[in-house]
Order: sequence, then C-alpha cells, then structure tokens
Amino acid sequence: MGLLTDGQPLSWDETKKLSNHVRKHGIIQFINLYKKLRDRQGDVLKWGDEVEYMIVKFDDEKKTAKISLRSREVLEKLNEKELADPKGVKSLWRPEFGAYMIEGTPGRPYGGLLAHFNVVEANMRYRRQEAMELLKPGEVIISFTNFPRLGCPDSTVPASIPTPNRGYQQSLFLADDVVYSGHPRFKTLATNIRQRRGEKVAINVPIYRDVNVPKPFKENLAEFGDDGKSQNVAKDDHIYMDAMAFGMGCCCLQVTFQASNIREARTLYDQLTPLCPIMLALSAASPIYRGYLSDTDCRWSIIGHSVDCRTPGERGLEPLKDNEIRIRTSRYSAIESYLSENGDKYNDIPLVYDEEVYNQLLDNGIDRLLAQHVAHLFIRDCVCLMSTQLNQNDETDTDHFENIQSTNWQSMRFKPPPPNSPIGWRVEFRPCDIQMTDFENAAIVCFIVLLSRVILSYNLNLLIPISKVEENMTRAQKRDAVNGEKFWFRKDIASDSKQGESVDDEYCELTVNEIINGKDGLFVGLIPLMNSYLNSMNVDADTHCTVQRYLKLIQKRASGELMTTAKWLRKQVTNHPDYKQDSIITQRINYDILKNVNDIQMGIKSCPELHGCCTTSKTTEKIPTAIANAEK
Ligand code: GSH
Repeated sequence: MGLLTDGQPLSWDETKKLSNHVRKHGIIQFINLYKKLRDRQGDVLKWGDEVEYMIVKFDDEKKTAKISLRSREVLEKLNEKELADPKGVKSLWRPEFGAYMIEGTPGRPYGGLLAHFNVVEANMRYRRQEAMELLKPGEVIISFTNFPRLGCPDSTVPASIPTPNRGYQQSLFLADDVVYSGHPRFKTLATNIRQRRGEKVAINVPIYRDVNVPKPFKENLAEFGDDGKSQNVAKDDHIYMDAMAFGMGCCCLQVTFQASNIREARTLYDQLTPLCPIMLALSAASPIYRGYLSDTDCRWSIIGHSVDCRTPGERGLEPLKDNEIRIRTSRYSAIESYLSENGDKYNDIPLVYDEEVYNQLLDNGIDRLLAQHVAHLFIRDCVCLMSTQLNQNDETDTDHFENIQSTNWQSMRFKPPPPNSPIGWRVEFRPCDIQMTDFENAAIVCFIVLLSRVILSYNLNLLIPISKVEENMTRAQKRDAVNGEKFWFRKDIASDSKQGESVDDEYCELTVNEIINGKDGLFVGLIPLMNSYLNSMNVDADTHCTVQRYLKLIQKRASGELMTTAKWLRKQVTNHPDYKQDSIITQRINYDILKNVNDIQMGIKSCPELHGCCTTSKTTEKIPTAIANAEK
C-alpha cells in the first residue's frame, strides 16, 4: 500500500494541483485491478484484529499521568523482530497518528476454524506484554480510547508547548510534538486538512451539564493565545477542540475479513453496516475530552470533525466556488451507500459522487452500485502526496487508488486485493471504541467474526434504509445509549422482503438489549441465533467455553447488567473525592482513573461492574493440532 511510502511530502499547493492527477490515475488503477481480480474465487475466511494502544507515564509521587511521546522509539524496537523474521513473528506493529500511539495486529491472520476464537485473546496478551517490555520506569501501555487530559497543560512527557501561530496544527491546546514524527504522513495530513478547509478544524462536544458547570459554559480562548478565530467557532456549552490529534489521537478496535470472492465481500460490507451503530453503542468508552466530562460516550463524531477538510462552500455555509460541490459528510464518517444487489433498494441517501469517474467506471464494465461507491470516495481531494509517488505504472501499481481510499475513513471499508498478492477481497469493520482489557477486545472481535459467519451461513438479511443506520450512529454516541436509546433495526432478519410489504414496514425501533438478546414475539435476537449456529457445529470444549464467556459479556453489556466503559468512567469521575460536580478532570482525577485502568487491564484489580464475575477464558497461544485436524 502507498500508505507509508517513503519520500518527501509535497506542500498543500503542490498536492492540490496534483489532486486530479492522483484521481485520474487512481481510477485507472482501480479499473485495471478490478478487471484482473473481479473473478477471483475461493479465498478462505481469514481475519485479523487491530488494536491501538497509548503509552502513558505515571509519576506516583506527583500523582500525574501523562502521555509519553515515545512511540517512535518503542516502534523501532518492536519492528526489529519483524524485519529479522517477517513471516515468523507473532505480532506486527505500526505507527498511528499520535506520538504516543502504537497499533498491534496478529503476525498472521486467523482462519476459518472455530478454534481460532480461542487464540485471539492470548495473542492480544502477548502483544501487550511484548510492548510493555520496552517501556521505561513509570510507563505503561493501555488500550484506552481517549487520554482524558489530552490538550490540557502539562499532559505530555517530555513537556510540550502549543504553537497557535505556527506549525502543522496551530492548536491553542496541543503541541505538534503529539503527532507521530517517524513518518511524514501524519503531519502532512494535519497540515493539508487544515489548509484545504481554509481554517483550523473545529470540534465542539457538548459538555456534561453537572450542577456546578457555569451557565453558559464558555472558555476565554484569548487566554490560550486565540486571535478571535477560535472563539468565533467555539460553541457555548461545548468542549472546544481545534486539532486533528484530538480525533485521530483516539484509539479504536478494528477487524478485517477476507471474503471468498467479491460478491461475498459486498454482502458482508452491507450486512455488517447496520451493526456499526450497535457495536459503537456497546463499545462506548470515551466520555472525556480535553479535561472535561462530555455528554457524549464515543469518539466517532469527534474524529469526524477532527479531519473535516471540507471548505465552507462544501459544508453549505458559503456559496460554492470554482468546481466545488456540496458534500454531506466529513471524510471520516458512516458509509452512505450499500454495495450488494440486495442493498440497492435501501440506498435512500442521495449519494454525492464524481460524475465523470462514475461514467468512466460504468464504461469499463463496473456495475452501478460499485461505480457509485468508488466515485463517492473520489469526491475527496488527495491530502497527502509523497514526491516519490507521482509517476506510477497504472497496470501494476495501486498507490494512487490507495491514496484516496485510505483517507476515506468510513465505518466500513471495502478493500480490493493488493496487486500480485495472495490476499483476496476484504472488508474492514471500523466503528468500535477500544476496551481496556484483552478479554473485552477479544469478546468484541469474536462476536463480530462469529456473527459474520452466522449471517453468511443462515443467509440473514439485516438491511434497513441506510439513512436509518446513519441516524443510529448519532444515537449510539449519546450518553448511555445502550440503556437509553432505541435503534432502527430489521424486524425479520431471517427473510427477504415480503411481497407487497413496503421497506418502511420492514424495520422498527429496538433497544440494544432486544437486538442482542431478543424480544419475545418481536425479534429473535442475535446471540440466540449465534448460539443455535454454534450448537450445530463441532466445537472443542475450550473454544466453546471461551466463546460463551465472550457472548455472555456482550449479552450483559446489552442488557445493562454490566456497564459500558464510558458509563464506568463517568462513575469514576463523579465518585472521585476531588470531583466538584463541575465536569472538570483534574490531574489527580486523571491519575487515579488511569491507575485503575492499568490495574484492571493487568488483572491486578477486578472490575465486576464492567466484566461480571467470570473473566477468565480458556484462551491459548496455539490451536492444539488434534483440534485443528478434527475441525478440518
Ligand atoms: N484511530 C482511528 C479511529 O479511532 O477510528 C482509526 C485509525 C485511522 O484511521 N488512522 C489514520 C489512518 O489513515 C491515521 S491518520 N490509518 C490508516 C488507514 O485508515 O488506512
């Protein structure tokens, strides 16, 4: 992939001039790839998780927890093993946006055997330990969605000072040092997104209205060095943030599946889409931003705003200029169209796409649904271009296509096979906030993968109008959405549309509990269906036990018997002796929370409100050969 290509990044002015060049060749590359690989068949299920971590440093005397900007050093060490033995390593490590973030994946993808569910958690544990061995005294690795005091004074090690009038982000609150410096991609993205937009990004998250929060809640941003521009866009009663790192500095959990062919990949892409908001609500883990308790439980919209490179015209705030078109969403957003034939009739959002690209794709034999999906991705300008990437062989390279594709950060990603590789058509599931423990992350990953198997085996149909999924994404982020919200969901997932029934009769509003656990006479429930699938399979006892623990966790989160991480974090704040009911997260509160997070993820403390009483699974590092053979 062209994602982390070497070379010098071009300036925004140069990149802008070359954006059409990237698009023109990107499309030709996609067409060539499609023609070569559309009939590729028979790939087996393979899948893998991606976990993002942050490095935090505690000072137990001063009672502070700060982000440690050492991911470059740590990654260099972590990557040594892979360089020495690329095929043999048990984990792969990559940089992420934050200079305190690292991303770990299993060394090799998992396969279709059910017994693979039993090795996921052990591999996650291995990764965590592997990274921890490289830390300095006081440092820890945590899988945690947002560092609560990101952007507050004195919150990084080494200390860093924001530069509101210069640099990549020009933030009032965050120094550019928090952006990963080992590859120019990240700083270039931050610069070009800001320059394309014509101003800094603006993120406004509603503040949690506790009794001692001033009315209105309004900060004097001049105190941070604002020249008035930030004050103009900062909303009353909101936590204002002004840089890409506030969003892309958040950590998440992602899963990628390989499908057997392009058709199955399109089906999975569509069928997992209605699950995105449900999993977002269940995984909600980020209620705190820039030292304030917010009224939001998830990172999703915050990242959307943090990379919103649309001009005022494109956002509908000013008349359109030059060749601009109105664009509904940020380049980080929920998907706006389905891809499979079954999905077609549920595509009720007027999709904005590049007409010329669309026609070119149709002329090359690509069907309408796929053409509009790709032409939609290609409404975006390229926002990071390396000097070495300009001239490519469109027959064999795909960097220009990947350039646009990899900066469309949507809830689902449809991924063509890389050229000349054994990898097939894939889909990536991207909405989930990350959880603190390997147990929870493994539970979420196994739930999604298992559900994908059930969908394909039982030929389930979860589709509802895509506009309803989008509405669900908004609901999912609300405070305690699992217990307080209802979500649009298909009533009968076991059959396709009935004759004479209108699309609007096919769905209703259900709680997450009803969706996951079922509701008598109204909805069958996803876990009961998964259990009947499992009962029909030959599963070894250990895997069975592990999977049941994972499903129980999801069931109890859905029913409200167990808390979401977001709910638990809110309780940590509001019960803290220093908390003044003003929604402020002091250094000390931050320290105590992160200490607890670390103790819980390391198993030093148990947390029954989050996990229940039974958190030990039978996870093992390797599938025993006898079991692998038996399953085959
Ligand atoms: N941390 C993000 C989230 O919480 O959703 C996901 C990771 C992500 O999208 N990272 C950006 C990226 O381009 C970094 S700026 N990653 C590579 C990709 O999406 O292909």
